[in-house]
Amino acid sequence: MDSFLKIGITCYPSLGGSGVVATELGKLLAEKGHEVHFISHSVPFRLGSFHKNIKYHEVDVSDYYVFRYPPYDLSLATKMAQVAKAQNLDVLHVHYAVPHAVCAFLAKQMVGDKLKIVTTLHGTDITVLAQDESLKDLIRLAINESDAVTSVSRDLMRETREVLDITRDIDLTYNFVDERVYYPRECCDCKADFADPGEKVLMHISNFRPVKRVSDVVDVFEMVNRKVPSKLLFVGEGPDLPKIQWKIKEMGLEDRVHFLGKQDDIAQVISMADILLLPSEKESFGLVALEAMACGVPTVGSIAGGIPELVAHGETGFLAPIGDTRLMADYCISLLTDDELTSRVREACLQRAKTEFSSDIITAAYEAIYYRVLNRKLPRLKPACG
Ligand code: GMT
Repeated sequence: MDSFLKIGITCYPSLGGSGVVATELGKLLAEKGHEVHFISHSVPFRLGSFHKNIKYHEVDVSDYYVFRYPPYDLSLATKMAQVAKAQNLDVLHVHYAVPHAVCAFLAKQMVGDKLKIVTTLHGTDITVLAQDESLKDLIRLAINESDAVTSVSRDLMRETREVLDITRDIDLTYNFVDERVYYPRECCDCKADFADPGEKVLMHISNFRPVKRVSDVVDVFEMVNRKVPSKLLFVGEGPDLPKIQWKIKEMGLEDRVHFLGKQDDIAQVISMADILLLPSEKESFGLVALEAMACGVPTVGSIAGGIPELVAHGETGFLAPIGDTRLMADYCISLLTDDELTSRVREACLQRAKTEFSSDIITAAYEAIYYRVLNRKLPRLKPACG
């Protein structure tokens, strides 16, 4: 029997950390020799260049006139089943419970038990959507019917059990970064475009949703800038952006803040920062803090969700209670004014990203889960980035 697998992957292709993780995982699995089939409504935005082991299958949604809302979920489930049959998929790995795990459950009814379903829970699929009575029972069903379920942090695993009253096994598979992309980049020239010599750079990267508490970023920055001349760079867009722009104007900080919009080359952008700010209300993991860590940039943020599992307080960054902007600002000031502390924390960031969240370790963990649900012996496989 061929030791390589045929793996279907479904994720949100155009936004968010879950889509990034799913796409990067697919690329690494393909490099290792597996055949990877992305099934989605558009090409995942991080897919990049051609690889012979990666194929993309587009979901067509029926727009028949009787539908008030075209049923994407049903079309996705049907496409999953079609691809699984035509390509003889071993595993369908779905990222984010709604609707992907539910669609995979339906696909399995069409294909049969031979198709194994792996569901990865990423965050608001549990912390927000599973609290919604109109979805709760459906999410519980999809999780219980998956052949394996993974969670990106222990905290998310705990919340899944609590909110959905689930007792089944859940595997812990942290997020990872591709170390060939995320490393400290040379950035003197681009940093000079935003900050004067001697000024520090604080950065926030997100989708500007209320859970990110972007307003706290501005408050922290205002207190830091009073003590340490700094610039604040915002990366990303989202619903709270206009409110934040208004707040900055009100506070008279316009000449100290830059909005970079959405950016593709996050490693290059993050490398300009001295500190990443992540004061979220909810954060199952905080992929952006890992991306920063791998570039040697510490995070100052909140004790929320899985952030403390990623950011080792006092070693690779500093964490304060949600909303405690004064304490976050004090941590930033300590970091920005103590060269010895800065270099120790930076070194710890690089080390921790490599040892705890390396793509080799996490990709191998997912492979082990695939072989386990298939009841096949794990073959010797080369490392992902080897
Ligand atoms: O749950 C979301 O907010 C969406 C999701 C996404 O697609 O970006 O983000 C979650 O998944 C990421 C990847 O696993 C995590 O790093 C983020 O922490 C998590 N977001 C939240 O929990 C708010």
